[in-house]
Amino acid sequence: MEVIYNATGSSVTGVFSSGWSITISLSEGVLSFLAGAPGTAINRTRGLLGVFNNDITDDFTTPDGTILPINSTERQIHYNFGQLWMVQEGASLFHYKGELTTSSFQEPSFQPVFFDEISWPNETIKAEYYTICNNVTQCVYDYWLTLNKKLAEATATKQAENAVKAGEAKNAVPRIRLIPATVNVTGGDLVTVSVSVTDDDVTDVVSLSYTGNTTGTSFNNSTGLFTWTPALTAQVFMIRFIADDGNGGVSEASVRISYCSGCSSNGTCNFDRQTLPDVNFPNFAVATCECALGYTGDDCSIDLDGCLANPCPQDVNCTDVPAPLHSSSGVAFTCSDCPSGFTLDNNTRKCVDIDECATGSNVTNNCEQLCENTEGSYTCTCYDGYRSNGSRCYDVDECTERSDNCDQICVNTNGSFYCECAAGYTLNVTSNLCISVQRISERDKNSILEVIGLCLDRVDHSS
Ligand SMILES: [Ca+2]
Ligand SMILES: [Ca+2]
Ligand SMILES: [Ca+2]
Ligand SMILES: [Ca+2]
Repeated sequence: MEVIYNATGSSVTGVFSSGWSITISLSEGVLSFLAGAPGTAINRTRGLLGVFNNDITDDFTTPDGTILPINSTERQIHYNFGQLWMVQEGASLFHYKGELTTSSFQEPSFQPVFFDEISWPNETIKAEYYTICNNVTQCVYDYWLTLNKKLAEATATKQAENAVKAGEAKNAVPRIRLIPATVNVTGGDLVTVSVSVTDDDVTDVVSLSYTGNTTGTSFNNSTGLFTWTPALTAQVFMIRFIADDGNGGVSEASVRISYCSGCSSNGTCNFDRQTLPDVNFPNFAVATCECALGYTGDDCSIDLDGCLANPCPQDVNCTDVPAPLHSSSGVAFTCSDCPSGFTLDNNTRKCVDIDECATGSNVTNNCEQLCENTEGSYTCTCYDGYRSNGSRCYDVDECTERSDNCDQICVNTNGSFYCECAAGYTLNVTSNLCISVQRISERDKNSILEVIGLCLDRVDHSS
């Protein structure tokens, strides 16, 4: 429910979403009550406020359906109509605190003063009352009853206000018709809307005016033709028409706009998918752009960065492909080659080391003898006895470098060396020492002599 306080705070109106409204106002100590019913309530009301059907003759309908004549006396209306609608215990919509009930607020024995039963002292006094009250019966009644002139005048004022409101309620509101009522528009395109207005009150002269964006618009209010060429740049557009019948009947209608900037000519407008309208501009929505390959952004004006998702292998540079080329080729990015010594594995999309030493592959190395693979490269090595110089292997001259362990003579060979001994010496291959042949003879001779000695001993024993 929407609650509206009037400017001076003397009245409050509650408007329900169904269209019903209740206004309570306070003036000079008297509460006034005004009910407003929506068109949907026609023929659907009963009770003290009567039947809402623009027919006053059945307003005094009792709960059992009996209709009191409209010229009934106030006494008849009070007892035979009003009292019958008194809220029964248990039927009230209100909640009561503590011991209070519906009947706590009722006094069935109360008997009002009936206006048509007042006995005036004389016609002169009666006329004075009517003059003071400007012939407003309710004012005369209140004045006679309370002798409070201010209160009576307030009653007259309220009565006049209510009469105006009742008149407004009877006035049909003009209806605006827009063809089309919804437009899908692309920046730069011409939009044409036909605007017409009708009012059920045949004597009302309705004025129709346009309010909204002025740039690129024109409205002829005699033909009802509205034209508009929206700008290419997105902004909030509003096309609103107001009809005023001069009798308080004012209505407005807005063209529902679904706007598309044109997607910078790099995409297409999708009017089926729109952004949610701003609450302040409920009739304006922006259609989404479906960008062509290579473009992004709300209006497809941004060159899509093909490298954004890091599509290239680690350690490899990614280069974005400009949108026009991306659009025509379908290629969003390019990756630089893997670093030297690495190659791209198409399965894992990683740069992997090239095994330059592998045999049977088309990968080659320039090693003369041995190859040793390393991450990102390789090194050449040589057999024992050779020394590496880059990719080449050179024989180590062990004799010159004196790294040999020969006793006398060193002979260098390709990849190795061997030892020799001078004349008169022989080489012990285990120790590489040269042993004098003379020393061998002496020893051998002693051994022979020892053998001979043994033999002689045996001869001696046998002789
Ligand atoms: Ca009207
Ligand atoms: Ca790009
Ligand atoms: Ca390698
Ligand atoms: Ca050598």
